[in-house]
Amino acid sequence: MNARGLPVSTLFLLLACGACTGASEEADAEPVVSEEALVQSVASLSFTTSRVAEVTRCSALGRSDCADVDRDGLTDAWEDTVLAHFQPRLELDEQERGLTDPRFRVGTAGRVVARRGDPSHVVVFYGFAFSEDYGSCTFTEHHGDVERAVIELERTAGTNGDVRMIKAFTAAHEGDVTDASHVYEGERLATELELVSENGAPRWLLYTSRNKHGTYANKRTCESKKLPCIADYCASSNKPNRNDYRRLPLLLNAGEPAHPRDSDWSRFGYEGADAWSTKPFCGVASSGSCDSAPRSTFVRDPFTKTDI
Ligand SMILES: [Ca+2]
Ligand SMILES: [Ca+2]
Ligand SMILES: [Ca+2]
Repeated sequence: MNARGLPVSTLFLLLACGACTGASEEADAEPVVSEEALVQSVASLSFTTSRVAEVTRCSALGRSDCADVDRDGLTDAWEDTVLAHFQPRLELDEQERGLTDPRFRVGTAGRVVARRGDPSHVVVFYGFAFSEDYGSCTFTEHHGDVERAVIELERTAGTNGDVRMIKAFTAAHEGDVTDASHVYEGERLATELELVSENGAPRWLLYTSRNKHGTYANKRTCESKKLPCIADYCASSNKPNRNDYRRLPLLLNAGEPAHPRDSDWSRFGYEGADAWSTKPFCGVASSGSCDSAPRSTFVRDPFTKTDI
């Protein structure tokens, strides 16, 4: 655990719905992010919400927030609340090239979907759409760079929408021979993930590696491989104000592949790009070497290794 982070087990406090604002429109609004120790209170990843998860239950209750534009049986209001609550704040490495590139940007796209055949489990995808992968040792760089993290939630029996995080997946070099992706569950979920205090509430802190943006739960894991040109580097822990290196990008719920919601990435500054696109993603560039299509980011379930 990083000295300034806190294990999730100390608390993922959760906040009745006063903090539930739906998919965030407040990109880069600057909340007060504290590195001070959080009060240890709830050894839990539980989230309590007044939103109702299932459309059928929502309608039976006669509520007005039962819209389901992406037709997956989950109310979009509940999806947005959950997506925003668990959205990780990203911490860039202090030598990240994007920090000096005026064209550098990142947006967060999400998908919330119940596991097929088991609606008590919900998979939440976060895709981080960076404008550029700067590569390492002057190779592998490309325009556009979609990286991801995925969590699995378990519905709390007897409630309309409460959940508990039971798994987290961080992806780095996913599918390559240098794959450094990790699945966290059980004790490791509680000890490896880190939290920061944001406006008095805890938020998951996720590290993105220098120039390449693979995601890691903590600096130690990120920097465990020492091979030149393959090693990843994370965090700004030697800087006096780490908040300068942290980002909570605009968050858009992409909906479902067959029934999209906010999947158009022009709001991230990427004209013509879309979460469900099968075309290469080029960030703000129009030609050259580009990243692969974003779609699989939101379809491939890392916990079952099947498409969902
Ligand atoms: Ca829905
Ligand atoms: Ca959905
Ligand atoms: Ca990358």
